[in-house]
Amino acid sequence: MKLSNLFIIFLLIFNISNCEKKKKNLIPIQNQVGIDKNGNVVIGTQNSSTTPNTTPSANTAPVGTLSNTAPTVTGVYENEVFSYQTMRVVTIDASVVDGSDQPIVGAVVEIRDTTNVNTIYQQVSNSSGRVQGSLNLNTTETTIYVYVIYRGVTTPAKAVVVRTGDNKVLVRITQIKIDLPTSTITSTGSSSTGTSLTDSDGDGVLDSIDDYPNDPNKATRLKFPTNGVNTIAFEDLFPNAGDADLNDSVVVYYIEEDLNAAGQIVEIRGNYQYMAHGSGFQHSLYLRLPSTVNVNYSSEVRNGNGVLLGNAAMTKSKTETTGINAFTPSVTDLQDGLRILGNTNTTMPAWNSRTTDTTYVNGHFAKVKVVFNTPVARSVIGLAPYDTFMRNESKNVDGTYPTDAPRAVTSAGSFQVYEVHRPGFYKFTSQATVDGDLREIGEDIYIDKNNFPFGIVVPGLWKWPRESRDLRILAQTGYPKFANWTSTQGVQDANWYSDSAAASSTNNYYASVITNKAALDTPNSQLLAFLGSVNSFAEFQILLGLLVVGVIGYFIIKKKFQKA
Ligand SMILES: [Ca+2]
Ligand SMILES: [Ca+2]
Ligand SMILES: [Ca+2]
Repeated sequence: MKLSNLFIIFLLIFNISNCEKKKKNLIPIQNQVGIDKNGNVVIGTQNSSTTPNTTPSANTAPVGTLSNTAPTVTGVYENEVFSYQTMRVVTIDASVVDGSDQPIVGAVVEIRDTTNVNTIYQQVSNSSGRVQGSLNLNTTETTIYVYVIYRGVTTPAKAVVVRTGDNKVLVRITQIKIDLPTSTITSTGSSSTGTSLTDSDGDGVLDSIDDYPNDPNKATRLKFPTNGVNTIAFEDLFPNAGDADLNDSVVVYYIEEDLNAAGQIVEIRGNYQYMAHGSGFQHSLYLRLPSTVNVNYSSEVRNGNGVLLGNAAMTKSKTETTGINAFTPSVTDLQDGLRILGNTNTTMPAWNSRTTDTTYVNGHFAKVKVVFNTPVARSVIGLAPYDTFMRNESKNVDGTYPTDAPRAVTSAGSFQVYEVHRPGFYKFTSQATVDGDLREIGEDIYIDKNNFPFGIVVPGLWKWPRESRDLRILAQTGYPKFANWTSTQGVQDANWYSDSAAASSTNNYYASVITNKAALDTPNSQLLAFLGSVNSFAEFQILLGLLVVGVIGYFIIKKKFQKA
């Protein structure tokens, strides 16, 4: 058989296996933004900004009259305070109403990201017709898409702008309105156009959009990021301002959440890998959840070759190794933080940041699972990656740690006190002199005296700076757009981190790597490769089976034709 024939068979099988479970039509829509009498910004008006759904699929079948009517979305826009964040939060605290302004109970609100493909929010309106929660958007995302699904009918998307022309940013969605009285929505059952109203588990989310159609406790699975990985990076001289190379601890991660129909979080699955440790200090990586949550925690740690490490006591010593752990955290455990990756002495055996580190060394992997025995609202735990923080394991207590800064209940001797968090979690509650600078009440503890953050999240697999290269200084940075991004307060060059020149810049560690460089190439980061090999093994076996059947079938048919 020709190789090209084999390839076509493989492509066919591959395409079948990649069919999306959820299908909706992508509807281009122009927005109209106006201000209502209450000062709220209104996006779009009835029918004015919708495009008829010309090629409905089964899930968007025009059963009811909703099919040509996108919802009207009301939101609040504000000026944004720049704090080096590559993501922004949009709060959902909205009434879902019909054309008669009556609350709609049991409508599903789905919101998709700027691609209009990935679901980033899904929730059933409650008995008061409200939905609540929040979204995490990359600051590069310009538009989100809002759908309402009611009685099996899906509205077209309402495109909602995230940043307006006058640099106001969407901070809150307050109302989602479908423009017809619910009494006129005529779909009441399975229809000739194929819309199914089956809700097998009775959780209020139809099978067609229920990620867990047979589990009443779960309805939606979300991924952060929706594709690939993100990078989290820390500076470790806290509370003193660092050298802004943001490579002291570099971790890539990918998080999945399961939510119930009410939008409460019932399970978190996190996957992490140490990528670099550009520091003489020893670090570890932790997750802090509010001490009020009722959860079970389990973690599984593998070395850079994917080998599962041996069991170890869930101690908090400086030198522990970690294999499989599963426990029910106490209030003290929660305050101490749930350990994701232990001491870098073990878990990150190389700096991976100096020009002499020409061989990239894989750090350890961690898979963690948090099961909420009592589901929690989004507002309780915030958005992924939540309060994921770095602990400086080897810095002696020297009296400089701010009184207001968070700390573990348990500490090992005079160590394990210095925590480094991203901004947005902890503020000064009293005036304090830190790093020679007077800090005021309300200021963020994890933004230094130069207004630089101690931790950031960068979308994707970041090519981090090499040792001592200050990201902010044009002569040292591997990201020349960073300066303009900061000087324009985030208005311009929001995608500074996806600069194609970063790969060849000697200011980034990436350019120094000779051996094992493939491990640093997106999208084949070691974490993804590792996850892929674990999660896709069963799928791969099925594909292989289909391929074998296809090849055998081809030869049988070919032989028959040859005989004929
Ligand atoms: Ca269901
Ligand atoms: Ca379900
Ligand atoms: Ca460093």
